[in-house]
Formats: sequence, structure tokens, C-alpha cells
Amino acid sequence: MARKFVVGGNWKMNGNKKQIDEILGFLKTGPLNADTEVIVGVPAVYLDYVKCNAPPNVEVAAQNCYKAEKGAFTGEISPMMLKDIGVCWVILGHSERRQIFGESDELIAEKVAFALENGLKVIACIGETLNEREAGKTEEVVFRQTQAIADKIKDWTNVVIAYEPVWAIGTGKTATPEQAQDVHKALRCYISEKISPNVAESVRIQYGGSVTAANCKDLGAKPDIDGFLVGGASLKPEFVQIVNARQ
Ligand code: G2H
Repeated sequence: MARKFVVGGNWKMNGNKKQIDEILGFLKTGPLNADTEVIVGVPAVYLDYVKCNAPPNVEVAAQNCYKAEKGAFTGEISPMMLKDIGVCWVILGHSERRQIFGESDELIAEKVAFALENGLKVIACIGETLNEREAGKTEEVVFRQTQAIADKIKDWTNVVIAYEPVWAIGTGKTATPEQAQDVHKALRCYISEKISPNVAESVRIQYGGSVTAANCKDLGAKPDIDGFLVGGASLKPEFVQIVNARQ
């Protein structure tokens, strides 16, 4: 079965109500390709507002959540809270969570497992740093990050993997379509061998890292690239063109 193209906008810590209204405006105007699943990753404080005001063809994701239902975890939010306000997606393991907030493979895997067990769908981010790429460790790193998740979950139905090379994030340096395709293909082979051929065939792997209207078509034409996770450009009207990269 063909994998449905999936484009996420990761707003990161950006936006206010005025700017969010503008973003919702261009999402409503679209038009957004009906064959593409569209998800926006929203700062926690605006999740409810966006959930209530987004057009029905746009789903809403949190950018993080914790691995417990409730309790003394100041500053955290739980999958149950997200579900309570109708949010069904969460982005986990983004490189900014890994690098700035020190999240380990293990913690991210536990969060992914807990979110899935509690009915959320997950965009799980992986990707190598520039040093790791230059040391020839790209595959070793993305396989390790994926395996950490595989050790904690059985069902990949509600998981989208986002491959985001850290050196391409917010830098304007996009991986070439060939570089991205090579990693996506290698990852799919790894999943086929270590998890299952069925999961390898069905799991969607997004590319993320300085995706723009100018480069999305070439990236989206690659057979193992099933969509994008978009940061900076998801705040701008060009996000509509990125959603429509594969017509
Ligand atoms: C990677 C991406 C969104 P940007 O972090 O997850 O951001 O498109 O700004 O590189």
C-alpha cells in the first residue's frame, strides 16, 4: 500500500496569537492537497487555540510530552492532557530536545512508548550532527536512535519517523535529495532487517532540515521520502507549496 505523504510544520518556540491567526489564514486558504496529511506542531500554550481554530484538514501536534500521566513534574505535560483537548499528535526527540535539553535516546524512547500506549500518534525525530556525518557515522547514529525506540515499542502504525540531519536544521544547508534518499533507504533496510519488512514498507519517513518551497519538490520526488518536517518555512505562506510538493 502506498504511504500517504505527510507534512508537519514545527513552529518551535515561535508565534503569538496575531501570527498564529495569519498562519491559520493561509492554511485555510490553501488549497492543501487532500492526499497529503498535514500536521502543525504548536507551542503548548497555544495548542487549545489552534485546535479550536485550525481548518479540519490540518491536525495539531504538541512539540513534547512526558512519560507519566500526572504528578510532580513541574513544567511538563502528559499525553492525557493532550488528548483531553483533542490533540492527537506529538513530536518527540527533536534534535533541539536532544541537544539543548539533554534528552537521551532512552528517555525519548520511553516517551514515544508512553505516548503511543496512551493513544497519541508520534513524529519521532532522529538525525546525526555534522561531526558524526564527517566521521562517517550517519548510519550508525540513526540506526542507534531508531533501535532505542524499537526496543520499547511493538506497533509502528502510529509512528512517523522524521530524519533531520542536525547540520541542516535552520542553517539553510539542506541535505541534497540524494543525501536524504540514501539515509532514508538505508534506514528502511535497517528496519526491514531488525524490526520487520512490513514496518519498513509501511512506516513513513519525513525529511527535515531547511526545507523550503524551492527545494521541496526535488526532495519529495525521492522514493523513500514520505514527507517533511518543516521549521522556519512552516511559519510562512510558502508552507502551502511545501504541503503540495507531491501532486
Ligand atoms: C528541523 C526543521 C523542523 P528547519 O528542526 O523540525 O527546522 O526547517 O527550520 O530547519
